[in-house]
Amino acid sequence: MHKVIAIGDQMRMTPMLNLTVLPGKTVSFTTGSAHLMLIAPTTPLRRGQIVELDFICSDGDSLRTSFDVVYSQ
Ligand SMILES: [Cu+2]
Repeated sequence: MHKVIAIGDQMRMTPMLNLTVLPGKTVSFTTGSAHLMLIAPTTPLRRGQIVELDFICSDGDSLRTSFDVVYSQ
């Protein structure tokens, strides 16, 4: 997970080490803001594809979430 921060007049990505989602709330990942970057995926991804990922929560639970691929190389 990355977030985009302004440093002077430049925008830079910085790692997000954790993410807190309060009960009943949602968090959006969008290009140019908080986003999920898959580095070296095991299978090629293409824009428009939907990818399911499992998040492991700090309490040990897991959460499966779907994401739209918005950028691929
Ligand atoms: Cu990034």
